[in-house]
Amino acid sequence: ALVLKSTPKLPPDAAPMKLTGDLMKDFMIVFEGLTKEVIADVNQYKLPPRTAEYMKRLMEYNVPKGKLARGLTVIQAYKSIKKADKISDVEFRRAAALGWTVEWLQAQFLVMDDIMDASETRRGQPCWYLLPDVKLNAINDGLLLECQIYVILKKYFGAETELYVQLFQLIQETTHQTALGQFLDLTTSEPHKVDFGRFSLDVYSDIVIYKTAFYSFYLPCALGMRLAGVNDPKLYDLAKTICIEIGHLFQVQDDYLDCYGDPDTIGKIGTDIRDNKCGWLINRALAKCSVEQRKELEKNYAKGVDASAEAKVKKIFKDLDVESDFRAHEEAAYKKITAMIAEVKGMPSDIFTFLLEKIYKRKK
Ligand code: GPP
Ligand code: MG
Ligand code: MG
Ligand code: MG
Repeated sequence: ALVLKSTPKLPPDAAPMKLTGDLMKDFMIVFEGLTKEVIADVNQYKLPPRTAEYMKRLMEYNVPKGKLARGLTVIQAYKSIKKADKISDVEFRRAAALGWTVEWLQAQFLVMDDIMDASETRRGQPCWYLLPDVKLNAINDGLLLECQIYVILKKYFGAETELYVQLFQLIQETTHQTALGQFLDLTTSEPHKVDFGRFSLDVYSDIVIYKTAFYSFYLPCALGMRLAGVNDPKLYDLAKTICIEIGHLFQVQDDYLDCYGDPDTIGKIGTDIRDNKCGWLINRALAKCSVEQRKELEKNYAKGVDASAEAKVKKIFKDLDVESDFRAHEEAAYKKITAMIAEVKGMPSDIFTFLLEKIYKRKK
């Protein structure tokens, strides 16, 4: 059998809530419940009241403001494995709580990533670390967001030892992989020292599989599969292979949008050129530019907030038409992943189709 049978339960003191049957509304209702539960957990320590107030503000500013794709994927993966369009309220609340742990993880990563990338905006609002009363306390806030993941996980799944350990290990290993990817992202180039000799599409692949694909695609799929009781390691390997391909495409799109996306739509101002990133566009440009264009790129890449330098790099991207290369790459990757999904055996494949369709030609 694909899945094991057990009767799902909620923790006895789970916040009471009334679900509506609307996926997005209900997912947000679960968020409200989880923030209350995290606050209750903080309150056991009898700290000054501003502690709970700040935690509430931290969570509300940083956790539920994105597309929520990663969190919803956990629910989708669970339903896909169960071959169930409708699940009980208890099952929904468990899957949604688990989904929110991925959104919490994402919030932690974004709070920290924005400091490291010196970003200005995120999800249409100022980056958390730029708020006058936050600044570099945001580092500790990232840690707090991470700790809250495990408060939720323990509360909802702590009583089911085997499942709890599996979920815990998945989140823990994925966090490690992401931090390793972030390390590669940050250290492939030295700040302000342009050395294109260190860039390549192979170097790029390592960076993006680790910094993005594992936590954004494999983690939510695998959590949904664990929650549904899938035990066959081969199926996790299969999911990983496909999710890595999808995640790679997703980060290529992120790099494209960093340069060509509309900040009002993507909710953030691009920083890859000024930050000396080994991104997809610069790698494509380097592969096809002339000697003169390469010199011009060397002169203007990684110049911080110097808008004219950034504009010169963008002009060369335009002259080289890397935008067309991006379109072609997106088509080819889409075809390749579709073919991989068609080969899936031993589990329903609709979760992968769902993910691929969700990101294909995305504008944000
Ligand atoms: C995306 O990189 C990767 C992350 C946000 C993971 C960060 C990992 C940490 C361990 C902090 P990005 O910088 O291209 O994302 P964005 O464009 O959204 O800033
Ligand atoms: Mg980054
Ligand atoms: Mg960033
Ligand atoms: Mg980016």
